[in-house]
Amino acid sequence: MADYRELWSKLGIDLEKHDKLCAVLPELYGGVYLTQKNRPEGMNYFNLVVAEVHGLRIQELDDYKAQGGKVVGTFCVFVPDEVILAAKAIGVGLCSGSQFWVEDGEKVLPRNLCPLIKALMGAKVGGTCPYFQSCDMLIGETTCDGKKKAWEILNDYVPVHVMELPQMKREKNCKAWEEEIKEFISKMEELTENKVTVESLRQGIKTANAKRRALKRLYNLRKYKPSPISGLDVLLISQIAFYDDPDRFVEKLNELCDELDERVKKGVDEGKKRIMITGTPMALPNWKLHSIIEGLNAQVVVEETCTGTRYFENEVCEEGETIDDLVKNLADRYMKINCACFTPNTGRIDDIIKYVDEYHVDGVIDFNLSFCHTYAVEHKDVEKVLKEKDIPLIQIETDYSTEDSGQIKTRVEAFLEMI
Ligand code: BJ8
Repeated sequence: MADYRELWSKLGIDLEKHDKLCAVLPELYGGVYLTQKNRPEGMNYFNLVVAEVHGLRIQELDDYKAQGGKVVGTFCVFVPDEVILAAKAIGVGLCSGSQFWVEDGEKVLPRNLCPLIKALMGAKVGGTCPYFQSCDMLIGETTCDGKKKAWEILNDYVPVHVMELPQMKREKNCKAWEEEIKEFISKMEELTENKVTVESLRQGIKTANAKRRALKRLYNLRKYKPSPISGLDVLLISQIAFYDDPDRFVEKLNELCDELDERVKKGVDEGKKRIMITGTPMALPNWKLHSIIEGLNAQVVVEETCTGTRYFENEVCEEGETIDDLVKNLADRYMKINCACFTPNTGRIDDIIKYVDEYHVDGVIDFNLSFCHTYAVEHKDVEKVLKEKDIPLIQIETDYSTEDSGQIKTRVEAFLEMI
């Protein structure tokens, strides 16, 4: 890898601490990913993106900023990428999935909080994430209480614009979300000094839809028996989708899917158990559960999570004559995302049932990041409906540490034997 120390130093990175992070990632990646057998050739691009996670992409962001461009960070799939693209800014997903950042996060946040929030906070306050350091503004949202309050602290480090996400889906709530999107457009225009026009917004919608379509194509391929790609590889691709250049990502993902089309024709089913994961998101580099499941010779074939189907299901309608028309289209699509921060959230249960059939799922694992109350409470509904359908289910509640990996492995092993 090229030497990016000068760039990191310019971004205000704590180089000594950052070196420690750079030392653990290749080992973790090598152990989890490069030991997989018979990976598609098309994964080479995604290997490169991970190898250069704090290098090439950061250089691209820096070059863009040098020409006057702006970079904004996001933390939730409700924040419309289309608006960021239309304002000619670059958006990067900043949810953090490493235990490395948790310690610094706990210096400013309570320990009994979701690891995703502690890690994203730690990445910023410890000055060890070049993506955070590249951002001119962060976009928060009022989803769960932990994140909502974390923005107040983050705002001391970098400007944060918070979008008020409704927690119900009545007509008046959808209208309110339209207003939030309009305010977000103004905010982005102010930041970038670029006017969002009907054409630029339509183009943003087309770009985001192309990404959704490519991910959907990948997921559709997993419906075959056997799935032509591991769950681990798909998880990685989904995680990369949040920060890679969207056009390049779509091109590379479609190339990979062309290769997978060929694999499907030659696939021989070995009868591996097919697992759905539902629940909380898995931010990079959280590969813990997938790695345990697939290490036990089962296969993850679908994730009903925000690093899975919730990110790409439903396209935004590209038709419309005015900004208001397009904003309405955006609101319509985004309000179809079924996150547990909504009440009621019956759409998520419908999705789970639908995916069980579509992906020929043998068993479901409800993945709950510790202290994420909304998803933990919703487990009862998931359990009820899967019991009715006679689909085996277990709940795994965990964080980013590896301390409980042995225990989780034992539970997953018993689950796989039972189904
Ligand atoms: S749309 S799931 S990305 S809010 S941070 S809620 S895990 S306690 S991430 Fe999320 Fe948007 Fe919903 Fe998806 Fe729980 Fe942790 Fe909160 Fe979390």
